[in-house]
Amino acid sequence: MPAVAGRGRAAGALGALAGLAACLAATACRPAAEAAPEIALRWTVEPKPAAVGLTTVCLTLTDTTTGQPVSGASVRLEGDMSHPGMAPVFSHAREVRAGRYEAPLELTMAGDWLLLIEATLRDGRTLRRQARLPGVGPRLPGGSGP
Ligand SMILES: [Cu+2]
Repeated sequence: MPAVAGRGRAAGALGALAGLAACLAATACRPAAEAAPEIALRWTVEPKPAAVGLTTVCLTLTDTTTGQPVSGASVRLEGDMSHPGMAPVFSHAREVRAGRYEAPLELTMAGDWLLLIEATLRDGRTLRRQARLPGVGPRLPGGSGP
């Protein structure tokens, strides 16, 4: 009787493993594929090095297949800190010239930030990239912002 029960448990565990294997094989269980892999996103922050206060995130979108700037995208930003309990900050970039976008972003605390960048292209695809912004310094003397 214990042996039967043991087999039952083993079968259950194997079933769970099979389910896991199927899950791992299915694309649905993986992170979403990159929406626009041919689009390169480069970014910088001004002032540099970054400090608490109003910063400008400068982004460029380039089509690596043609080398051409990607204009007409709608670019949004979310800034999060690496520790819990802080409200994220949001921004929307405007295109200042073809393929070059600038977004004001209020960095509210010194420390390590993570920027989530979301760009919806004219063809409707939305690419999402993450950018690390570690070591944001304390507010500069005479820095802008509240
Ligand atoms: Cu913080």
